[in-house]
Amino acid sequence: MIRAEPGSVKRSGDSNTAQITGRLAGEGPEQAADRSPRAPDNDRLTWFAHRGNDTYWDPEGLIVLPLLDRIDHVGIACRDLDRAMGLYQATFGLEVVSIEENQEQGVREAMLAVGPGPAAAAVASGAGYAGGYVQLLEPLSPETPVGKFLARRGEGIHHIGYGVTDITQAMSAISAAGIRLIDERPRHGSMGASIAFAHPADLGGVLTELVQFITVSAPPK
Ligand code: KFV
Ligand code: CO
Repeated sequence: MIRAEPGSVKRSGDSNTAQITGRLAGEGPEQAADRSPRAPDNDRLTWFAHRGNDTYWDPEGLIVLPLLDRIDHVGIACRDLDRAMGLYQATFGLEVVSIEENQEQGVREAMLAVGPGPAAAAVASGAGYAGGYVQLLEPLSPETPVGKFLARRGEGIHHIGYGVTDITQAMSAISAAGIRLIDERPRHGSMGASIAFAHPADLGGVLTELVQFITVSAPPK
């Protein structure tokens, strides 16, 4: 959740802003939209789908957030996950934070941290990791999205994953902007995240993923 003191951040002057306002939605059946506790005075948010990335308080006191708040990961299709991990570790020294099989998405995938380490420790502590990831994706079969992609285009960049604060609201905002969503509800993604895909045909040929990371509060002392 982004918080700022009134006046401490600047106002966006973007006249092409599309504003979507609403209360936070509840959990979808496939995946919890947000498991983090939310303060009772913190449930009115306004999203601005705009070109800038400013965060500010509007005159009514709503908290205004950028729709996309970070690049979470770059998804890369590969034929052999272990080989690809070895390549990225040997070449860039990246830390492998997780390796998972996701049956629903038809992949075995690894998240490798890009940014200041140690990333796995930050994730395990519940504090979250501020950097981004390379996500290496090996298909579970040729009929899966990544399997079909490999057959059609070969190895390479498969999708971009953007971080969002509230995936259900972000999906509504994108849909209202006329972009087709592949997923009607958030799905299970890497490391407990909620994810949803938007169609590449509506986004200049780029398969685009929304990622809401699960944040874990530290236990009370
Ligand atoms: N990027 C751009 N274009 C793509 C694409 C991609 N990754 N995959 C397919 N296309 C294009 C393809 O080139 C073709 O265009 C059209 O989509 C149909 O291709 O102009 P063209 O030649 O007609 P098909 O028939 O091969 O694919 P289709 O069955 O239509 O499915 C495409 C799509 C995007 C709907 C499908 O790949 C999909 O549902 N993707 C979302 C799920 C996914 O990709 N999961 C794997 C990643 S899991 C993940 O990232 C996780 C778990 N995580 O946490 O981050
Ligand atoms: Co992904």
